[in-house]
Amino acid sequence: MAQRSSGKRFFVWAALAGVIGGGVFLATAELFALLFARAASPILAVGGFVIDIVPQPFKEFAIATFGEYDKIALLAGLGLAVVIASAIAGILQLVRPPLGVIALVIAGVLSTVAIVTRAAVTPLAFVPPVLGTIAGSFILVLLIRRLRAWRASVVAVRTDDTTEAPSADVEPVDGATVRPGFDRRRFFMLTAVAGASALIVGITARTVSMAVSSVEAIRGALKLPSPKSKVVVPEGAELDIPGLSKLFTPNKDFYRVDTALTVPSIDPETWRLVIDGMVDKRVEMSFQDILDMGLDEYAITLTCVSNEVGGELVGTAKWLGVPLRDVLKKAGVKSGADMVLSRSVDGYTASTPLSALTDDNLDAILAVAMNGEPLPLEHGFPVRMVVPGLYGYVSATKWLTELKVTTFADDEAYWTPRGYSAEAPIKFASRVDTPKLGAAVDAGKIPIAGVAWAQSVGIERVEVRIDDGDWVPATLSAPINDDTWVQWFMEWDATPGTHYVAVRAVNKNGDLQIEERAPIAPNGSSGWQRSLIRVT
Ligand SMILES: Nc1nc2c(c(=O)[nH]1)N[C@H]1C(S)=C(S)[C@@H](COP(=O)(O)O)O[C@H]1N2
Ligand SMILES: [Mo]
Repeated sequence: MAQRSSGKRFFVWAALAGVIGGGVFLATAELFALLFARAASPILAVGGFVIDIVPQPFKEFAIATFGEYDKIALLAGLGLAVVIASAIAGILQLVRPPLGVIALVIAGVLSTVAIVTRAAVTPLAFVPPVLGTIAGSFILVLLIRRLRAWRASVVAVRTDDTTEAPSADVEPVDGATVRPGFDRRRFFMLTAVAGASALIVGITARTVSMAVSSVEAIRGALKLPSPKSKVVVPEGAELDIPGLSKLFTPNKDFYRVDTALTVPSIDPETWRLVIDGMVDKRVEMSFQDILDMGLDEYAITLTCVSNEVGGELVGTAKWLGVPLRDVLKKAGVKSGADMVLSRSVDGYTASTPLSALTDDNLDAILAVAMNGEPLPLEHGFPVRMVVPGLYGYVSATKWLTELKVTTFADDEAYWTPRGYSAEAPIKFASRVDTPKLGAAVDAGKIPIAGVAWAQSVGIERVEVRIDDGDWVPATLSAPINDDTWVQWFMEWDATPGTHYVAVRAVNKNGDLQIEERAPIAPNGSSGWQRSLIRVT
């Protein structure tokens, strides 16, 4: 019986170690692909590559044999190939290190090539397979090292003829007393932990990523009814100055801020909005119920409380939606309430003053579309809130699922116990877009231009000061409404040297933008932006 421990069984365990190294490689890659480069799944990329290179007769054979299951057959085949190849890599690593790791690295390089040569990849697509290769190689090296230690101790025991007193590590194997219990346990412990982690992480990441892509497909096929009213963009609303922010921020450039580790993927078919709390009757609405209310188009500028002076966490979009006051009316708000706690499917909450949502003169909305398409998944698909004049964290809940009518005394939103105010109106502000801070520009006439926002009130005036000169009013673009930013510009005859350009705004109430610097916590930054420009 003792012969069974004579080497061959270690090949089996080395093969297992190889398979686990391969599993860790794939699981790590799937996890990072999900987090920041969804097209970067090694298995799918290699699968796609195989489909592309396989000659037509093979494809026909596959379709004839497996029918509509041809893709599944391909993936199963690939999976089997991965298992066999990694088992071989494990054995190689045991008998001829580092050949096993070299094999794994070659597989990593090949899948990286398969990924980055796919269409529509992001610049970071190489990261998941590279991190996967590193993690997989690391585990393979570690497992085989432990396996060797175990084998060495078995050999040591067998060549030792003296019968020693059993130590704590001595365990009977195949009837004989041997010493390698400790090394064996170390090997199997790591095998179990790495194997189970790879299975759980890999399967979860792939499942989530498949759910996301199926919701992407549903979103892509969604046809929204045309709005009852459209935003009127007046003549002269958009200035044509290089470096100046677009009047409407394209969705792909729109800032994104949320606490979601992975973007929630919600099928609008199963989505429900619940309106409850201090209401006459609890109301449940479907996506179709929202559409049936009739959509209007709204232009609103969104701002994040985390936007620093001169920062980029602000953007303007055309939203399609319905007024929140009409939605709340369906449930009937009880007296005594002063807040609506909105909740996202991922548990995030925001506290919005009830008055901001019921005010007839304020366009607080439930939005379903952004700049002419259904909300992008990252921006709250299928339904989010947008409230002019309040920072996003107290008003702009994405992936909305519940509106609870309540009071500030009774309920608290996500950011409130984390150092941010329960209520946070936007501090109106102005920003220089061009010339860029610290930029070097040529002397002569150049435009200084930027944007300014005072949602729900409107911008009256923007003033610019060069060095210690006077504040000079800038020219404003024609405003769409008081809820969107305006563009501003001033022609400047730049003289050689370094100059400071400062900007400040005045809102339509006649208030001057706050000069005093404040950090973003607890309720938004303030201060006039001042940039240094070098003129040569
Ligand atoms: N579900 C959910 N909604 C959320 C947040 C969040 O973390 N989770 N962040 C809010 C914050 S802080 C801001 S500034 C806006 C940003 O919206 P955007 O990512 O579409 O630009 O969303 C708000 N809505
Ligand atoms: Mo925010």
